[in-house]
Amino acid sequence: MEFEPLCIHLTLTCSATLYLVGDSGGWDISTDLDSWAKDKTFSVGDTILFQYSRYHSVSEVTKENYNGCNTTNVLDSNSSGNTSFVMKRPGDRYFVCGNRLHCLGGMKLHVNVVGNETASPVGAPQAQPRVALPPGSSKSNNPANSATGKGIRVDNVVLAFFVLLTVLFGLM
Ligand SMILES: [Cu+2]
Repeated sequence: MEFEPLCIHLTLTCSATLYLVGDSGGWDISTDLDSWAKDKTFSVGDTILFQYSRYHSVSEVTKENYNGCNTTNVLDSNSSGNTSFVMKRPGDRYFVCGNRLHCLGGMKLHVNVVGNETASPVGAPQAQPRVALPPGSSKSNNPANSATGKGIRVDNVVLAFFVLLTVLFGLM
């Protein structure tokens, strides 16, 4: 059972996703960014990467400035062509192209970030079983223990590996 916190940590780390904004279309005026974002669930720890030509830039702005495509008062801005943002906490984040006309043409992105322990409103019921039971839980006869079963199997593999190492080094 002492491996359980480690497993939870690994689960959260391994589930972090890197999203390339607009996929192959990239951060561009011709990319349908609304459609790109629509079927995605962004979680804390995920990274979104903007890749774009020198005619564009990316600025993080407030909701009001996002709605009005106000590109003069920004929270953060970059024009390197390769800009990433880590989703550090739940909530809404708003990005626009620094060229106001591009923003007005639809080159803007709203990302809703959900917390790892919060149920997301749509599209991620399959992510919930990955949240392990709290360590030290005494509900050993909980019927919903498929996740626990996986954890125990991984623990056994890890233990077997260490046993094997111990044996190997013991023989040397
Ligand atoms: Cu642009």
